Amino acid sequence: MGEIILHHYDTSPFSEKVRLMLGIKGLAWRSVIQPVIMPKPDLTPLTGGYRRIPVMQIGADIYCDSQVILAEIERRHPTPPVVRGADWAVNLWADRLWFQATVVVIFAEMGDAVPKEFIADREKLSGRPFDTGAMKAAAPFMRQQWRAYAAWLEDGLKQDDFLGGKTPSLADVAAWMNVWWLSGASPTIADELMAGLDRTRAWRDRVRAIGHGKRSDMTPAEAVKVATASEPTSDVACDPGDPSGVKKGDRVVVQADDYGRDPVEGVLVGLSRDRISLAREVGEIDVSHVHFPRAGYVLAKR
Ligand SMILES: N[C@@H](CCC(=O)N[C@@H](CS)C(=O)NCC(=O)O)C(=O)O
Repeated sequence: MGEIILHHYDTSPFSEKVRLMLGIKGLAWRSVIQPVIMPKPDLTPLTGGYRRIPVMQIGADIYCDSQVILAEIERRHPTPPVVRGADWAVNLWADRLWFQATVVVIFAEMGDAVPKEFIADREKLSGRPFDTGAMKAAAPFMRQQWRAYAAWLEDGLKQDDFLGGKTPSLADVAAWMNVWWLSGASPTIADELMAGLDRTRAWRDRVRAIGHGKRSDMTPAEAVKVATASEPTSDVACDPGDPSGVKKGDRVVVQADDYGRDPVEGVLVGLSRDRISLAREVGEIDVSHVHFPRAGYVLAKR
């Protein structure tokens, strides 16, 4: 009980942010491998429909999206401190703008090698065509963007070993996802785009050396059992003055504002500037609390 359970898969870049965070904090955690495409029968019953990866589970508390996952790890394990200054804004830039450039650069290169089932799944996820031909056409521009973003790291590393100073910060974690993914999927292009960015390449080695903490496997069925046998323990409160007008006890729907917009319904139990928490009752799981970040999610009354 109380263990950190990470629902992820090894090739998932957003999960890599969380794995690195667990490494920086030196934490032990349980790894539950979920499918890369739908269906995810051992995940969506826990989340209430949210299908994206990663999802963190601690007992009957379910954290959807790397943003709220990283925030919760920082809250429960404040040492060493990782979140600094305007880090959350850097995190959203790396998650959206930089990530979209990385997607185009990688899938343009893979072209016809991308499996059909994967393409069909991602078209459903995004509601748009997954067109590797169009990505090929956009790749020269996106490669330039990618390098321009990496050059910001180079500038940010002038004084210290990490973007956050002498020790890694959330800015390092956020940027790492893109450098890690491209370096693994397409090492030649990564080398090309980081040519002359020597501090960034040295930083890549330093970050890689941090590792992922202490990982041990758990089956998806075991994770569901943990949720069934637990009560939510999160300490949540609703800000009565929240400008949305949504109040504790309201029946609400939460959905992502970008892709993977599957709606999750529940009763509002927590609302703050940066977090939405719902109570849900599903089948054998009496009550779970499902947590989402505020930025990037739409909250509405049912
Ligand atoms: N904003 C989300 C984005 C997560 C995301 O896009 N994850 C990818 C995998 S890295 C995903 O869920 N892809 C579809 C899937 O795996 O089903 C987060 O920060 O966690």
